Amino acid sequence: MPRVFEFDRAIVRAPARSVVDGLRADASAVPDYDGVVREHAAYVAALRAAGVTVEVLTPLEAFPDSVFVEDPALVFRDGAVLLRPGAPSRLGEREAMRPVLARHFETVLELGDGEYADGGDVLMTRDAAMIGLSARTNETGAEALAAALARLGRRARIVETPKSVLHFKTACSLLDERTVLATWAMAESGVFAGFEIVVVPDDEAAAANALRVNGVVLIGDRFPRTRDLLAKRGYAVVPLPVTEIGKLDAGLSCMSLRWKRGT
Ligand code: CIR
Repeated sequence: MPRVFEFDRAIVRAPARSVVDGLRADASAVPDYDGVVREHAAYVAALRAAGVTVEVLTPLEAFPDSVFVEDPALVFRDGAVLLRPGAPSRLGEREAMRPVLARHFETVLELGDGEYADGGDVLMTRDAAMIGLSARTNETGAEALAAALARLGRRARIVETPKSVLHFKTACSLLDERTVLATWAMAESGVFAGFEIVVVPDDEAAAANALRVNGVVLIGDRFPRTRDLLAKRGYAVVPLPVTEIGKLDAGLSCMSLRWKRGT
């Protein structure tokens, strides 16, 4: 079995011009389209440099947040789950993802009516998928997703997401099979009992949404203290620009669906 952070394939979607109208908590922070495009391109280049073959889907103008492909689906070497994003403006992204999943996976399970879950609320660890309840992921959705994962031979744990954060993974990421990077609130919640926790400095909370891909950890380039913490622990850190996507309450995990093909 590959380790949970080993990937050789990824799907991303190029940002639409409408990305500037994406959902965000701070309406006054308007992202710049060209900036989002540059940040997305740097992200794709970093995935490729880490050994991942990346398929770039065409932009979807009707869905401003469709660049965040992680939310409408979950993918694994042996199957995929078509999710039901919890924000009404994002629901249609699910239908756009359906044929993409069908091209890559023989088994595609899906959540039913009223079963809402965003991929941003799912942290894959070695032993289980942690599903965070949030404003986007309801209990019915989390339970349906846990059942779908069981059909794919995977365990799940349903957990709480700290109230002030959008998605579970806004505030944490996996660094390796034993270690997570997390905000203080997430670390303190006890949800990561049994893991080693690297806590991001309070003034770099957004750094907690990092992405371990094969030998490297992608992190935002606005977080020098987190970068140093990780480098001291021996992680190979790749800083990436995230200023514009940060305005959309997004980070590095959100922009790809990743998996490792079976042999
Ligand atoms: C949203 O609010 O849905 C988007 N503006 C950001 C989604 C970020 N996705 C993620 O963290 N998985």
